[in-house]
Amino acid sequence: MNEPEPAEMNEFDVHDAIGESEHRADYRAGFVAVVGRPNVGKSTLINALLGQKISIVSPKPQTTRNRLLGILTREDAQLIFLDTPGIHLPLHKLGEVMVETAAATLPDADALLWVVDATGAPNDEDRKVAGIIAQARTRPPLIIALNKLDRLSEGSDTADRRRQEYSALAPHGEVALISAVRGDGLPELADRLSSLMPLSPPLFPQDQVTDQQVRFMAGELVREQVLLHLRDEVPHAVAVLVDEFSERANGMTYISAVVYVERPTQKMIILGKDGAMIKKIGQAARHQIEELLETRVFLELWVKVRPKWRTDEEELRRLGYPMPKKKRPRRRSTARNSSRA
Ligand SMILES: Nc1nc2c(ncn2[C@@H]2O[C@H](COP(=O)(O)OP(=O)(O)OP(=O)(O)O)[C@@H](O)[C@H]2O)c(=O)[nH]1
Ligand SMILES: [Mg+2]
Repeated sequence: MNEPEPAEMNEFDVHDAIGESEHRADYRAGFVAVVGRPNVGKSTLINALLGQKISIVSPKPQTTRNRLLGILTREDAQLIFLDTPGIHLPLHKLGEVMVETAAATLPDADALLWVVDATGAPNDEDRKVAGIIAQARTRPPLIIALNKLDRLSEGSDTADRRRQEYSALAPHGEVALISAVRGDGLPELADRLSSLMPLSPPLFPQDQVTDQQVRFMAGELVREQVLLHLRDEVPHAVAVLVDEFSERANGMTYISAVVYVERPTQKMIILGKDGAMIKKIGQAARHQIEELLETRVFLELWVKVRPKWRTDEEELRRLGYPMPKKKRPRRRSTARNSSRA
């Protein structure tokens, strides 16, 4: 996992830092934007393909809020997955930022992976995704991944029907049948995606799995436990900001994080009776963070009210949800161009 770095992620400037390392002449590398409506399994799929958890997952829609990179380095190819927030019909500024963040990944993609939930027919949000794909300036190859096939009964014709319904929304897409949870179809999917990448040396160091800083991931693991422990609107009103992350001499990592909510009533729910709920959330998150960091962790959580942070652009920026910058023309590193025959 990466060491924490203070700098803001510079789009893909990291390319330039990687020289012409040893690689096969037919090596392929590129970006796969993983898009779809909320809760279809985009993050689950990326974690499964990487064999490592880089993105939090929950049964609640709108779990992922930022664009995250998951990097799969194989012998023949490097696939750089862009996990994205679910595309939905936004109700507030945070939702708008999330949808914009997802849409903004499309011009960077060498292939699009549109994940859909095979247990249901397309809805308005799926149609919105199809619309964004259709309107994109670039038209990279598209794979429509029919996910959650483990939930369809054996031998039913539902998969065929879904294939037709979703294909009709994006006829240029090819269909992959998968179950992210069970692993079905994933090796074939990774092979197919690899074959769609352009010839290029690896774009990231071979042992790098994500672009995220551990500090951010620790905050996400806290937010994941909030999503798993609380119901209704409360989890959606929560943002987590890590304000201290330091390694202590005794080999322990000290982390202090603030859990922001919008209203005093939400604060009471998160604290729980005599602080029982925040304690449960903290314990579960600490276990997860310890697994990630492979050190013992001391986690301190504070709950603060920040009224209407989801509708305030300044607050959103402060809490790590900035509106994506307007796209500049696609740029490739010198190393990459030189290997493109
Ligand atoms: N049965 C089944 N459940 C799945 C599968 N893939 C994902 N899920 C479940 O679907 C829920 C949503 O998964 P996520 O990976 O968080 O979905 P997402 O598309 O990233 O959602 P957002 O981040 O909200 O856009 C979780 O409860 C997953 O366990 C699958 O193949 N089969
Ligand atoms: Mg997600």
